[in-house]
Amino acid sequence: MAYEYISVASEDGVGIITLNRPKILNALNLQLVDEVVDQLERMDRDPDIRVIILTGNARAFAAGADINEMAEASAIDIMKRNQFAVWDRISLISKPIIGAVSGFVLGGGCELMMNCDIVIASETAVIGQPEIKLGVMPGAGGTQRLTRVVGERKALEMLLTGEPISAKEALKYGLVNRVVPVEAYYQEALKLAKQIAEQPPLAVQVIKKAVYKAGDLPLQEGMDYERNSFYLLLASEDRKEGMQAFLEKRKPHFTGH
Ligand code: CO8
Repeated sequence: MAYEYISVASEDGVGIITLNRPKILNALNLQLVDEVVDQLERMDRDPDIRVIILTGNARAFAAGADINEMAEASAIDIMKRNQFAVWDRISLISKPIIGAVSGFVLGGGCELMMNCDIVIASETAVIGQPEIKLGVMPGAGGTQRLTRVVGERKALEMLLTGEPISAKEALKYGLVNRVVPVEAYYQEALKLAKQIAEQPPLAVQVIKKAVYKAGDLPLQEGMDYERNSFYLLLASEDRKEGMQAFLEKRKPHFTGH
């Protein structure tokens, strides 16, 4: 698939997907979202990639769904497109996705950011769900994921006013992990991605999955899930390598087996 709206690179086990529609602030048309998900899935299958970065540019991560594309579509058109089904595939990606966001992170842009597992934000990021101002509401998780992260009260304030919050406020509510100057946000995300890329890949993926189970399962079922995942990792080659390297006082070399 030749991409029109994203660019792709890789570096030291880190796959980098950059939204590339700068003239209209990386507005998410259907094709752009298809391209992002297609590339996420390719990187998920690629044994040379261990962590994925999803980013935009300093002015905008993404200013939401492409309003031009939505303006003329009828409710039935949009229902038939089933455009949100492709978003559901993002939660099946097993490798960690690090969002590196700056500038406008609005509407579908905020929803895309919330699909990332860890988020590094620039101090200039403004994050929100302005759909109400257009007479609609979020459709790709903006009422569900946002509420799970920031709680009902803050979610209601954001969703009912449509006003964005600053990166600093997003940090206070746990919506982003770190806030750094705009000159540093991408490098900070890359440094973190490389740090995780050095960890045993199987453990990274199993831990990611187990953490999300915590939100879905009752505690005892979650504990059972964790324990079985723990036993699974005990059977890995990387476990032998990790423990052997510790005993031999050397750096481990993890292969993902
Ligand atoms: N869609 C299409 N074009 C956009 C969008 C967008 N979401 N956002 C900005 N643009 C375009 C502008 O029209 C403008 O184009 P042009 O230069 O041709 O006039 C260009 O980007 C630059 O924008 P501005 O001149 O407006 O720049 P400002 O710095 O003055 O303002 C803002 C920046 C505040 C971000 C402003 O552009 C704005 O309010 N944009 C719309 C934000 C918004 O409402 N987003 C929510 C969209 S609805 C949504 O996301 C629903 C989610 C459903 C799920 C996702 C499915 C894909």
